[in-house]
Amino acid sequence: MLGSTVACPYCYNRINPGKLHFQCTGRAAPGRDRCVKSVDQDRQRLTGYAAPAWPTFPPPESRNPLGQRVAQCPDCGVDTGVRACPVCHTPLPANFAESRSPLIGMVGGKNSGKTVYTTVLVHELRHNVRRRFAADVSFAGDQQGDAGSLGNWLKLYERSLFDQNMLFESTAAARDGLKVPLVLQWRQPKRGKLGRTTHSTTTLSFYDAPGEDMTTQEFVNGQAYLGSADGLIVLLDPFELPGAHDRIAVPDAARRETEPPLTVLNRITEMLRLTHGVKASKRITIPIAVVFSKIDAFYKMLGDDHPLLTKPQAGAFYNETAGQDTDEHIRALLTDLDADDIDSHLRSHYKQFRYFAVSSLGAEPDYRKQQVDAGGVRPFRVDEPLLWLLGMFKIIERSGG
Ligand SMILES: Nc1nc2c(ncn2[C@@H]2O[C@H](COP(=O)(O)OP(=O)(O)OP(=O)(O)O)[C@@H](O)[C@H]2O)c(=O)[nH]1
Ligand SMILES: [Mg+2]
Ligand SMILES: [Zn+2]
Ligand SMILES: [Zn+2]
Repeated sequence: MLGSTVACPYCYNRINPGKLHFQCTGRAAPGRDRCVKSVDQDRQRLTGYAAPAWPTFPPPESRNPLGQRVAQCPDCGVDTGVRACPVCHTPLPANFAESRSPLIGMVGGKNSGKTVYTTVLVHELRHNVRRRFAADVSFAGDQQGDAGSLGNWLKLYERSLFDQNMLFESTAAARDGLKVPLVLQWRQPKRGKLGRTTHSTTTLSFYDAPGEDMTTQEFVNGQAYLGSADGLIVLLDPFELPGAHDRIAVPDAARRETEPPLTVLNRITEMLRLTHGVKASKRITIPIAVVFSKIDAFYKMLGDDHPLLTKPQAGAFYNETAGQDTDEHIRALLTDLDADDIDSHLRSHYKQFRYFAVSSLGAEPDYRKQQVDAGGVRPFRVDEPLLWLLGMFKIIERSGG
């Protein structure tokens, strides 16, 4: 988090919270004509949002470093308190200006399970995890009643996975253009001094871009996204680890175009060095959660009693002891699978990283029929990477360790 700027969770540019734009509410002052919605070219170019939206305008001059909370629309005269990003003009969560919130992002290789993981993680957050932490987890879009910003894709994927037991086709960049990032806010109550409760807010911005896009130079937002991230979840496909094929049976249908995890990591590292301006002699400081997805495929190989298959004790905290344990076991597994070069890479380039093994589905799907196991979606340890990061940012507590 750099000085007085925060990252816009939609376009990832660093913006000054005191200089946020306002967005018209579309209601119009008495006796005046209403504003009209139109497609905002900047917003479309920078975030992929192509639907018409109410106009935005810069804040009036103010001495207050946070600026004023309400301003009058220059076109229709209505008072509005809706704030928007000065660069991409996307309306921001209500308390965005005051919350110096870290931005957590997710990236991964092609076919690594990003879309399934995002859908399942968000589902878990909104149901179980929220309750467990007594946190308020909301879509930034909910607050503005701006259904378009949430994008229909999540609902679509959620229905597909949880109601119809079906997977979906590869996320195609060209199919519907850039998709709008999925922005969630995690508001966590904290017991402060004198027993007073305060809240800290974290913005989670998930950009479910196709794997190859996210980490290539051509992808306009890829650089900004990685450059603005205060913490990163990196999803890797364990089927592509060198020794995996000798140890587990992975049908060809499970391996559409893929890439070795080390190649993916190399690209991400390069981009992070570039965007965060990290000298070759120094290591990258932002915490990286290195997540192996689809771990269900290794259940048999590991055996029922394997520590990786035990869910850590849950409470309103990140279980640090279990986390360290898991990290060690995955390191050993990597050696086992002839992939310890991944560990060498991470050690030499990152100050803070930790391994995670998750299964979004909880059981192997029928890869050919694209069908989820008959038992339905049973997420396994999907929340831990995020909880670790929230613990690193001191937003939630850590136990043990
Ligand atoms: N065994 C197992 N397979 C999974 C799991 N999650 C995803 N997969 C498999 O991985 C495939 C790809 O998952 P997606 O979420 O579409 O992967 P992606 O990273 O979004 O892929 P692209 O959008 O093409 O980059 C799925 O079709 C499944 O076959 C899981 O939890 N367990
Ligand atoms: Mg996808
Ligand atoms: Zn107006
Ligand atoms: Zn923006």
